[in-house]
Amino acid sequence: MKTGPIQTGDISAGDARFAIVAARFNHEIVNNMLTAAEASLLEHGVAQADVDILYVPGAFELPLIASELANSGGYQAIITLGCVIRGDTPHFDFVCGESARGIMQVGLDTGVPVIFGVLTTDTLEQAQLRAQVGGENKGVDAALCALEMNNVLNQIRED
Ligand code: INI
Repeated sequence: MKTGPIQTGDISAGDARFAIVAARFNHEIVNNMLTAAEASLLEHGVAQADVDILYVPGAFELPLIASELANSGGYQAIITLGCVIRGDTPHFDFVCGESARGIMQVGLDTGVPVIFGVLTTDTLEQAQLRAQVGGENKGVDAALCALEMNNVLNQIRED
């Protein structure tokens, strides 16, 4: 464990490998986030070969695949991306809640940061505002979060 001050906010790439797991449900929204997240990783110096992209059917499936990837030891951070839109069904609450709970659990169980890039909105329009091409995009936030978490954990775990 490092004894000196820990620097936070460092979003440099280092030699980390990242996985992005994207839900196909609401794919137009999620694809915009995926494109932005991947571009953001590359802009910050991550090599294309160090980014693996996988797809799952919906946000509910994100935690299991994130768990397998985290346990594989091949990645320093995992970004999960999805979009759950409320509509008029209680299904929304189950999908959002279990997705969030599972994603958090994988991070705590494995020590690998698993980033929660799942939009949970009341309407399609709200989701579109958070997944704009060239504008506000939560995929970028998720990528920056992955970079920062990897760097801060590296320092804390330093011998
Ligand atoms: N999955 C989503 O990612 N977004 C949604 O809005 C959604 N809705 O509304 O139902 C959704 N459902 C599918 C779910 O994630 C699972 O794929 C499915 O229940 C099978 O396990």
